[in-house]
Amino acid sequence: MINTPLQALIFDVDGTLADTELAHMAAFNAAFVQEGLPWQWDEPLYTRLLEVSGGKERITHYWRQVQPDLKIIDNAAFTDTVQRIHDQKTAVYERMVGDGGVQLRPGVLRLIGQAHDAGVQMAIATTTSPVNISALLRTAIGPDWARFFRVIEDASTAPRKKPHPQVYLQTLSRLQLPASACLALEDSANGLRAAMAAALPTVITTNAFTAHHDFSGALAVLPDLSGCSLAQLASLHAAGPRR
Ligand code: XBP
Ligand code: MG
Repeated sequence: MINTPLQALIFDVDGTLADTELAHMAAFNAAFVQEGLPWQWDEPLYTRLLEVSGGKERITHYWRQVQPDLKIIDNAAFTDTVQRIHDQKTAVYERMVGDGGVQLRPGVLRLIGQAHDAGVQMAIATTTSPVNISALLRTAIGPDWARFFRVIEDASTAPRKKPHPQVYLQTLSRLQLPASACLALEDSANGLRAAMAAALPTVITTNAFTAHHDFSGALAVLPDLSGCSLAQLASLHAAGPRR
């Protein structure tokens, strides 16, 4: 039982606000071609690679996998190469999403509207970059999308990626609210672990890339938000963790 009324929703982006990972995967593959790298990620491989949060971290992890004897003589040069590949990927992703290539998941826009009308604050806590958030939301919500979110924490402000709780702890501190007054919305085990490490009650909406993840400790695990109103989320929040 949580006695604190619900005062804020904290949204993850990738896989929660929108099913973006197919677009991310395609952008990675386009960047590898641009870089002349013989890598192409398919869905089964990308599903496994998503266990590593963060695009640069994912590239580095994969590089070490495909080249286990990789000797990094010059760390700075290696980091610069990964950064360059990731910058190319982000440019491709921004174009794809900016052209309306990805819509919000079912029920998300309605929930944002209900929370706005009810005076429930909203925030974003994501692993991805500001340019990716903006590309997605300016197309899906409109040029004034940012007015709906009191706090936005992302890769540029929280370099320690999920499951580390940094992005959620910083969001709570800027909201100036206790975790008990908030509800996190996530799609992955890394996201759930990060939110729970920040003591946040969390609702999961699964997707094709994360349906097999372990969601122990979540308040609820839903296929999406199409059947879930703000009032229902508030009841889940009030009921607290399932015993
Ligand atoms: C999920 C991630 C991100 C994206 C790719 O983010 O792990 O890394 O897969 O985006 P979220 P970048 O926390 O929103 O679920 O390449 O920009 O990292
Ligand atoms: Mg996610």
